[in-house]
Amino acid sequence: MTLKALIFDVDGTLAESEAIHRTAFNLAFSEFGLTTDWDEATYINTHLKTAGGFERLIVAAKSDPQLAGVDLMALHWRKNELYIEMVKSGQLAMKRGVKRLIEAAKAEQIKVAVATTTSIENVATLINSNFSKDLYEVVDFVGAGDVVETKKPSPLIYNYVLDGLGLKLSEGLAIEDSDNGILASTGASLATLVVQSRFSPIEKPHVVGAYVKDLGDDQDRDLLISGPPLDGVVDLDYLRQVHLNGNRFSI
Ligand code: XBP
Ligand code: MG
Repeated sequence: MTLKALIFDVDGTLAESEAIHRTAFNLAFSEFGLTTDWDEATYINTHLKTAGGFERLIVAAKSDPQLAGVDLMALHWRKNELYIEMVKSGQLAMKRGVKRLIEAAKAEQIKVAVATTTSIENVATLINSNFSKDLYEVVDFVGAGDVVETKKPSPLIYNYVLDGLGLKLSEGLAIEDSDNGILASTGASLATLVVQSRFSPIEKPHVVGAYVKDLGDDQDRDLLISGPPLDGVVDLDYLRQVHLNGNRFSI
């Protein structure tokens, strides 16, 4: 089966964006007159276990009486305005190797898509600020936010993206970073390459196509954690091999 689409997750995969999401949450809390402040360790170990910023607030409000007393939708809206301001000001770069792979895929007529729990506005801002191009000049299709009934770890967003691309699940390869993301992509039976992210240590067992420290740039070596042998950076040849093999490696 030929590889016809790369489907990138956003937070933790295209960019290490969670530091900026956390800052934006904390700024929004303060603007709303709350003393709630999410420190990095608690954000990683507790709050990020819930995919989706709004859903994260709902869960947090169960044990934070201050949050329980405010309009969470308005709070989340403001958090994303602040996030977008920070991304527009150039504070968020793409992770190593992402631009290289996107450009290589486009040169070989492999579709590039996005499957994320964050909003399409957040994705568009990240792409604009890093490529100086409009979203759909860089990617062919986006599945974002509330377009499906249930967010990751549900596989629905991946089914939605493959439908949108007009492709079969067996023709795509997902690139993910987190337990919730991997559950979504492998739950949709998509071959999955996992990249490490500081904000999403893998805690659950998974069977994936490969697990790497990052996609790599230039002459990088020793990127492989688990998967088919990798000599150098993650390139299209390697992704084709991962796609062909399918998910076989326990992590
Ligand atoms: C990871 C997430 C996101 C962000 C917050 O998404 O859980 O929800 O932390 O974004 P991804 P919003 O699927 O890209 O890894 O506040 O916009 O929901
Ligand atoms: Mg992610």
